[in-house]
Amino acid sequence: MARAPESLELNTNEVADKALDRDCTTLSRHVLQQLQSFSPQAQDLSALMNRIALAGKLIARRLSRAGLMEGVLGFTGEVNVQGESVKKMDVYANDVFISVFKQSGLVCRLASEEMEKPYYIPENCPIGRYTLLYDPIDGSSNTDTNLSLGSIFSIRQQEGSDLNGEAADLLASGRQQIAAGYILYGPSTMLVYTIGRGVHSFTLDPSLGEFILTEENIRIPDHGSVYSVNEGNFWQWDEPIREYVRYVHRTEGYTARYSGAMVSDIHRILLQGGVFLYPGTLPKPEGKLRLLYESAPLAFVIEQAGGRATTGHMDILEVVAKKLHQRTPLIIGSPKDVAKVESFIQNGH
Ligand code: FBP
Repeated sequence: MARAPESLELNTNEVADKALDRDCTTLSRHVLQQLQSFSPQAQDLSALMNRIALAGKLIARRLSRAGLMEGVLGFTGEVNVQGESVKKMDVYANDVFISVFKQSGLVCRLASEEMEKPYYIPENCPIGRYTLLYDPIDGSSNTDTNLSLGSIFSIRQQEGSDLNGEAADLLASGRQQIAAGYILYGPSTMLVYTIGRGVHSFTLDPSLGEFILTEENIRIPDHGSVYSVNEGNFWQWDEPIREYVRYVHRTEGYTARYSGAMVSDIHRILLQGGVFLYPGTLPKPEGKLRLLYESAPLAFVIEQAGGRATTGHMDILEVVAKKLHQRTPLIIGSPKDVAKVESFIQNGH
């Protein structure tokens, strides 16, 4: 049998090398590549991201089997610091994030939507200079109906000793974030992150049990046809937001998409463009979404991809938190679409 021409052989080898290299680009390796350093700090951040990936794998496994297991779905009967009824998956996922950081020397403090005060891992303090802020299950209303869900995370450096446990150093702007991202539990499980050097996505390969690089330096389109908002709140909004929604209703080229899980809606918008809104309402002008572990991490990701995130009056990343569970109106997505919403808020059209 005739030998393949050298160039074809070389080409085939190159393709094979590339595929192998891609299959070996795990999250922890990618973080080191991004930092172009093997310093202790770089190793720490790489190890930290790897533990977040482990949390994602554990939660994805639980969700994929939830329908076959007893006592995994449904409510606990408790109400959390947000005044919301707690789902069993919320508690499980919250505990998973704590457990993966035990005996790590990395994260001294964890703050989440499910805990009134930050949780301290004594064996990691004070050596662990990082704080993890997270929403263990985003889209909780979807847990019992097998619809897509997310986890949102943000990493900050601990400033000062925080001896009184009030975590006052966390009440700073979103610009203090060192890294942020989300895990999307959909048909496949994906992890999207930034350390301030672009936005990169990974897909969990169940056969390897590894998050493998899928796309690097993702750029959000300038504009998209999608608008994502819960129109059921229409009469609770102030006039400018109502006017914006009337505008998209009468303007060709817009399509509504709202999954009930912000992470899923934001992921679609990151890839296809558009805008997601959770505005304030007349009864709750600050809206529903939490600043430190929902809006600020997603704002960091979307800004790094060339998009924008605003309260309607200022960039989300400029907002200095006044309390740990502070809420904020959120308008996030493609720059042109966010600017359109802003134009209604700031000058009524
Ligand atoms: P949870 O973190 O408690 O799930 O709240 C956030 C969220 O579920 C978002 O994911 C979603 O976009 C929004 O709230 C849905 O809220 P609503 O049902 O009021 O539209």
